[in-house]
Amino acid sequence: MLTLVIGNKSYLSWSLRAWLALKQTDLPFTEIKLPLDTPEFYDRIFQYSPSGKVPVLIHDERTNLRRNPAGISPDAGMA
Ligand SMILES: N[C@@H](CCC(=O)N[C@@H](CS)C(=O)NCC(=O)O)C(=O)O
Repeated sequence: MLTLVIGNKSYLSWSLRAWLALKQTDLPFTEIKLPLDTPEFYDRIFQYSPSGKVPVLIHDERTNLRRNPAGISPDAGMA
């Protein structure tokens, strides 16, 4: 199972891009939204993202979507 941790898709293009890329596959994923620039964001983000940034995709290991999209599933059509 994949988990995508994002901010707000309406005004954060990095989050939207990652979400769109995953939506274009048939891969099931869980979406966790963290409200950027809030105490909740900084309380929770580091359990998912060592850099403290979104988006982050959690698989068996943390994956940078932009650098290795096809690495998640070679048959997902993301290459
Ligand atoms: N260049 C970044 C893009 C991601 C990014 O900058 N995310 C911003 C929101 S668009 C973020 O998480 N900011 C939180 C913070 O800096 O506190 C990356 O390498 O992933």
